[in-house]
Amino acid sequence: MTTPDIIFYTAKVRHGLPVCSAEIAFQEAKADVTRYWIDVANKPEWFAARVNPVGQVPALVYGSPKSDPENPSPGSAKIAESVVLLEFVADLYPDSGLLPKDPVERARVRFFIDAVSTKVFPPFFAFLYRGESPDAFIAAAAEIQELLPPTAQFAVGDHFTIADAALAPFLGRSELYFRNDFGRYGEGAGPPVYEELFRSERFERLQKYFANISSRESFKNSFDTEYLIARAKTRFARH
Ligand SMILES: N[C@@H](CCC(=O)N[C@@H](CS)C(=O)NCC(=O)O)C(=O)O
Repeated sequence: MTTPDIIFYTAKVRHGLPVCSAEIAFQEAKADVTRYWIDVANKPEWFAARVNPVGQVPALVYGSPKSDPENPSPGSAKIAESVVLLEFVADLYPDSGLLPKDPVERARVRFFIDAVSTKVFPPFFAFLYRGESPDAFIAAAAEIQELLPPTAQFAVGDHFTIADAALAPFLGRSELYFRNDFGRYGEGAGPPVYEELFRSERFERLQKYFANISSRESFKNSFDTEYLIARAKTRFARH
């Protein structure tokens, strides 16, 4: 067996692949990677010591052809943080178009990712995990919608880029969780957010965009609806 150059450490799920922007990027690039699943609830000690000191996935080891994933060679590069991984995958596979060639379009991709990271994630987590008002999340979604080109399929034109990979898992989870009222907010608070974002005329553009990204094989392969529902039922159980 030959050991590939990239070992991708990702969250262990019951079956299928985890919802993860880097996973989507690897699939879009048709990259040959070795996946190593980490149980985030019960992380092995070697993971922080040898791969990511912060102890989080996703992370990867690069340039260590003969490494055992549990003991990667000290000379290999250890890379973490989703957004950094996205850029790294795009750099490794320039022909994938995950980052356009044109500098202006590259800047647009990065601007979009920055907006997703700084504007969408904090209020998404605040609503989902802390039950804070969803208003800031809906406002952030409106800002993201404004960034979408009027007719093109994806965030920056008609080619799928890392901008789409960055947002896809979060839109997918929003749709699924809020439709099913999964979250640490009061009972019944999820479906109105789902209706607003995924049904209302106000968010028609975002809905069309979500249809485009969620129909990609890369999304479908990594978005295991049945598993996510089963896990959310325990994770977000109301007592
Ligand atoms: N900022 C990090 C966040 C990664 C993250 O939250 N990872 C979770 C799993 S999706 C994790 O490893 N949790 C285990 C822990 O924090 O101990 C990124 O974007 O990559």
